[in-house]
Amino acid sequence: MNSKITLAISKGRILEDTVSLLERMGMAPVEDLNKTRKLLIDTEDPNVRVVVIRATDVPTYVQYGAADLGIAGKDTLMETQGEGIYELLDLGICKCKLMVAGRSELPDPGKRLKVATKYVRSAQQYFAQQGKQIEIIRLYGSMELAPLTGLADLIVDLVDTGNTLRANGLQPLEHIEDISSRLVANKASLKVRVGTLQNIVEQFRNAIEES
Ligand code: PRT
Ligand code: MG
Repeated sequence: MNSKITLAISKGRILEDTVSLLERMGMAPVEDLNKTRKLLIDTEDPNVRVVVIRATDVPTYVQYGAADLGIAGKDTLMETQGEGIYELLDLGICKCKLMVAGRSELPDPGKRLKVATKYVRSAQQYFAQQGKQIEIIRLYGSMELAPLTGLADLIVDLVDTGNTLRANGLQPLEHIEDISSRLVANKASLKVRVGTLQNIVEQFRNAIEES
């Protein structure tokens, strides 16, 4: 077993904020993540290395213990069953909202609404709580197109500034959840390597309190 702690971090939109947090903690990756092709990288902290993977893969690495810790959006975490994963901290980065959006006000409730989303689990749960019967249409991107082309009545997607919705003639309709990135841990690692992990979590806590 590698004695270093492995921290899974996401490529894409979360990366910049994650790296500035790690820099403040003295845990910056030793290579420039925008340039290197390496995916497993040492950090300034000799006890910690990072794996840089797709946002949606972070919970999987942590769940199976391939990474001891991970940083992932709450949206991504809500879509995974989360067994074997423990959410430790709200890092307060990459904030946005998970929302229902559509062309205007909610369409005719008499009809079974079609909802396009990649957040299938969260959408199902939300509409079930509302007692609404819906049909989910799973998409992997550009959800905003669905109501414009008649593929769906509504979408469930992340909203930050609202610019993407506006540019496509859509409106935010209902708020489902506030989203930010979270520090998660593998449950078994937390037991086996409790001392080391507690230290790292404390470093994260201090870094987010400073900011
Ligand atoms: O692309 P891949 O499958 O690898 O993964 P991913 O698409 O999940 O990764 P990425 O990098 O696109 O996003 C990673 C994480 O960033 C998400 O899981 C969220 O936790 C977080 N995040 C924060 C966002 C946004 N804000 C956001 N605004 N992710 C996506 N958006 C998109 C949204 O889907 C919509 O298309 O931005 C658009 C809306 O933005 P506004 O500002 O126009 O409202
Ligand atoms: Mg993406």
